Amino acid sequence: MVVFEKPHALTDVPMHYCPGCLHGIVHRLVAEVIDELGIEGKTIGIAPVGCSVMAYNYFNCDMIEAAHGRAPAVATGVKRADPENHIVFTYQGDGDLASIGMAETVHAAARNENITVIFINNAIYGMTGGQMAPTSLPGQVTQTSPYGRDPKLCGYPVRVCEMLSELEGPEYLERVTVADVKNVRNAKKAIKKAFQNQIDGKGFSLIEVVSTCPTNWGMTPQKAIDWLKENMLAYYPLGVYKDRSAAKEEAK
Ligand SMILES: Cc1ncc(C[n+]2csc(CCOP(=O)(O)OP(=O)(O)O)c2C)c(N)n1
Repeated sequence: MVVFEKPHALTDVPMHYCPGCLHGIVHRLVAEVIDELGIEGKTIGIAPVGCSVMAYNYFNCDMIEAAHGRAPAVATGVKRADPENHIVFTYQGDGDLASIGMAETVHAAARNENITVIFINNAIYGMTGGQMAPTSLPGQVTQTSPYGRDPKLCGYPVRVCEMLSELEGPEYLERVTVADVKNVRNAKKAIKKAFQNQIDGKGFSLIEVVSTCPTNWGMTPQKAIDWLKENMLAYYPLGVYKDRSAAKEEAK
């Protein structure tokens, strides 16, 4: 009896991620959803610049590598080129999506582009060695804030879901985490809904996954999970920030 299988939408190669990195879990959830929805043949993923830059090696579907932060713009073009036959997702870190790519994120959401955005918020630039991100917490020590992020000097962290929820455009915004089993299950539900929304033509869905970076946070994987729960979730509360279809149903 088969009790465990790799999703077909994941390639059979070892991933390069650091021990304790949560990118692998989110890759798996996205792949499970692609399998369950039977969309592997029509799915096109857009990889970012960041630790998941090589996501094109891990997903079995077609993948495109975008310039840093430009994944939503590339996704827009790919989706609009053949809206009936392309299911398009972007997979982006917080440096990619909320710093250099903020404009693309905001305008794709404002246009309600019919794409699915998977946003991994680990409060740091992982790939380049742990510099401060727009999402680094006040007081967080990083390579470029060695005394802790000082909001007077560096401003306050950006809460992407809250900010986008003020726009008329987006269909669905939810913040989840994969820090424990219950939350992994919930994250999968949210990711599945974000893909289903696209299939149903509902528009822009963004799932923010609150994540860790044990290597650049300078912590063991377990300590990083504890730090996420104690610090990240206080600043980035989990939940649905916008669900236009559900709101319409309720209003009926
Ligand atoms: C135009 C450009 N500017 C800056 C960089 C350097 N750079 C590479 S990855 C990255 C940030 C990655 O952080 P994030 O998006 O949070 O992803 P993570 O690596 O943490 O998964 C930066 C600034 C680049 N490659 N290209």
